Amino acid sequence: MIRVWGRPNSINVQKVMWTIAELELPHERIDAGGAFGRLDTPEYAKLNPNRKIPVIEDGGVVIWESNAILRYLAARYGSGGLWPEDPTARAEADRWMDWQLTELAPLLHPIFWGLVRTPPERRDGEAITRAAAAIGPVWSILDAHLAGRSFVGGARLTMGDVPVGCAYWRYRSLDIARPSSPHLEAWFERLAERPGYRRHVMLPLS
Ligand SMILES: N[C@@H](CCC(=O)N[C@@H](CS)C(=O)NCC(=O)O)C(=O)O
Repeated sequence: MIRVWGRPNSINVQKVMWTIAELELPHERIDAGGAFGRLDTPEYAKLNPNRKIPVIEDGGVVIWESNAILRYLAARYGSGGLWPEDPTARAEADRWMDWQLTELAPLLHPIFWGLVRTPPERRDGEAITRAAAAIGPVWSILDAHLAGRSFVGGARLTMGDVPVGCAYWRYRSLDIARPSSPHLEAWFERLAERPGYRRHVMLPLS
């Protein structure tokens, strides 16, 4: 039984829950973070000294950092599926996980927090506008990559789809201008056919 620590409206928890759903793994999830608190306790610091969610416990194994959790789950339980066996195929999927953290997240974060988690009177409108203008061309890189591919790593869903798939739901739900992205939209429709994506990711933003 895998134990997941984290609240369901965290993008990084959503990555883990969708992956667990794809792998059909027995699990329990404990609400933590945000209004649920729990991160300040000495017990939680032992699980994750960063005092962040998500964390998973799998037997005696404790892992934090969402994309590291995804790689662990995919390698341990999804070999040949979410975890491509071939090193080249794996790198082609894997790079989009780092891309989500390094290229997308720094732009998505101020837009999401500004528009969803900050009251209108306290919003930094300029920062939101700047990030919203900058993020479209970044998504266009993945849009171009997806031309002629069903998923980011090729014909099948892999772990590489998970972080960008979670980020894309947020991006397309935000009230901002977006460039036309037909390949991203076609890929999104394929993700939306998956029960785990619908259940854990396609939630109202909060
Ligand atoms: N790079 C980390 C980021 C973890 C992170 O920032 N988690 C946020 C939620 S998405 C958190 O713990 N926030 C504090 C809280 O929820 O109280 C990861 O990918 O796991």
